[in-house]
Amino acid sequence: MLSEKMNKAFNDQINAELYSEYLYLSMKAYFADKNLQGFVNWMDVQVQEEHAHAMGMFDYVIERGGRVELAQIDKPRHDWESPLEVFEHVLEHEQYVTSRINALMDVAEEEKDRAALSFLDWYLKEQVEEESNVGGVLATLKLIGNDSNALFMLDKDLAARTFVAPVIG
Ligand code: OFO
Repeated sequence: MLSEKMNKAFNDQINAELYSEYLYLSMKAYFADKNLQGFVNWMDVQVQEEHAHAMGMFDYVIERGGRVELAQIDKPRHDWESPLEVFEHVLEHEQYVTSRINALMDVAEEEKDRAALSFLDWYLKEQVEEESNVGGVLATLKLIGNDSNALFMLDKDLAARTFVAPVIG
């Protein structure tokens, strides 16, 4: 059984994961508007991943005899200066999410909830991977600068990303 404190911390993180899904959906709309279909695809995969992250925690809270309580999802930003600025925002957001997962693990430690700690380990590893993926795209965008041909090449590359449903926990 989850402690009340742990349950609330999980519910807050479910909201944060759903916000991430919403933010990337907003970024997907931005790229659709720019007709950069590879970036649209990249964001679409990201949206599905965030949904899976939220649902992984949703199912876990129930499995542990807790109670999921959903909260309002904040309105995400909807416009950016450039693809580079979008990816700067993504990296900053993922770093923020990493700090949240760390804080959630701190709660699990305080509550002496080893099962939750071991469950959250997956999320921590996922954050390392997410920051690294995003950092890679960001580095390429910095190299590209104002070269629109290179941007189209990157767009082609990003079209190849596919969603693989994660096995969480
Ligand atoms: Fe859920 O990992 Fe991104 O935010």
